[in-house]
Amino acid sequence: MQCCPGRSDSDGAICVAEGMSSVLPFEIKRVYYSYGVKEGILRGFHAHKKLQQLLICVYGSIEVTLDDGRGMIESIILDNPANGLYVGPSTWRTIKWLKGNSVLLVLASEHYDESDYIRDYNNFLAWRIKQEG
Ligand code: T46
Repeated sequence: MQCCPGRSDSDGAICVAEGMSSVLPFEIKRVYYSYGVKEGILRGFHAHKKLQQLLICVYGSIEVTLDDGRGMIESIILDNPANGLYVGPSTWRTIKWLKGNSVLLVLASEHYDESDYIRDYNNFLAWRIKQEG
């Protein structure tokens, strides 16, 4: 979890994520956000071959489960807009809306490219084995 640097005072706070910094090790080519999602909904269920992203829950509470395909699985709760979760390539992700209408902001290293997605879990495991070989 990265803590985005910024400033806060009695009027609120500002968080900053600059490209090619310790918070964000890539230049931002795309920004998108998911909203209007009901509590309990699961999204994701895919990995990326190349894409790097920083995930920030700017409102609400979202659980992100990351699986490296080699036995390491961890779940992280994003519920603080001052924090960002870096997700690199070759990581299977599942995203659960713990609170309805939470907003997930994503800073991405590449433009949208459907061919970068691996949307089948067995294909993901095969991709990981191919990478090791
Ligand atoms: C990720 C998680 C956190 C586009 O046309 N352009 C885009 O930039 C994006 C992100 C999506 N789409 C299309 C592709 C699908 O037809 O929007 C539809 C929904 O995308 P998807 O089912 O991949 O949504 P999520 O929430 O499962 O995943 C998204 C990102 O796709 C993914 O990279 O890491 O958010």
